[in-house]
Amino acid sequence: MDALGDRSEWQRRYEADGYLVIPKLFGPDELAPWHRRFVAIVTGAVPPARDMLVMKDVMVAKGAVKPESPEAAIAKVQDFHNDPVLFGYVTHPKLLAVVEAFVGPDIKSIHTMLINKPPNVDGRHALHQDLLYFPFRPADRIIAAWTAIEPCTRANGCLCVIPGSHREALLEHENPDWEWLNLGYFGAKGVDGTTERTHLEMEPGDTVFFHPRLLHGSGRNRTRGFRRAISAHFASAACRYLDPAASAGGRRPFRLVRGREHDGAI
Ligand SMILES: O=C(O)CCC(=O)C(=O)O
Repeated sequence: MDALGDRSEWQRRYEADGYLVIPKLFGPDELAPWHRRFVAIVTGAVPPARDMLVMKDVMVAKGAVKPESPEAAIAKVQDFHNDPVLFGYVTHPKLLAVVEAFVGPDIKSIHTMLINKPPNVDGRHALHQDLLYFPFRPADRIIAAWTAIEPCTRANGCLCVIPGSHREALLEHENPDWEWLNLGYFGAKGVDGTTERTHLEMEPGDTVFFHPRLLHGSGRNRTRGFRRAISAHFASAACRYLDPAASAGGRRPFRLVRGREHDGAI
């Protein structure tokens, strides 16, 4: 065991629940540059890096809400693999030490985002499984990391999970029947708000790692502040596409962040 914690205890909890929270994985000095960079991007002080998507909340985009500031307009900044500051989260040795315990030594970054939940918009994420977005396997060698940048509470729409749901199959997903739904925020069919959930209230720097079949989502921000989190998905560099033809072209923004490449893999 080192300063980070006991790997076998991590495994036990992750296998049982499908997620693992490591409190205070990052300190305020580590979070501050990522937070500042987000604000600089959305206020226009720094141009978005190549491939980066700065996504407005649907209620702002459709004129249903007038944002009080540029920051209040944004739902997320996605695909920041070309931003040297934000990508520092993804390559951070403390994050990769935990990812390695679940994914193995050869690790690719497969998706990155900073989720900004402003006040006054709906901003909910229906319960879903991230494996939907990843057409390669094995699923057990894919993992998400999600770090609170600000306190995440039930009041401001913290993450909620259904413990143990990672043991179920990948479900069909659909657009929930909600008036305001951000692009690509699908929900698992047949799983509704009445299913028993665990709310993950987290302090800045607390980090949850979760399995790609874990059902998770988040509620509305009912406070006057923001709820911000930085997140990345990782996969073993040995994962293979379900459809081998999909691997051609190298179009995807995958980056090897530890270890080595594998022939014929993602
Ligand atoms: O940050 C949130 O509110 C939800 C994030 C999420 O659903 C995800 O990371 O897949």
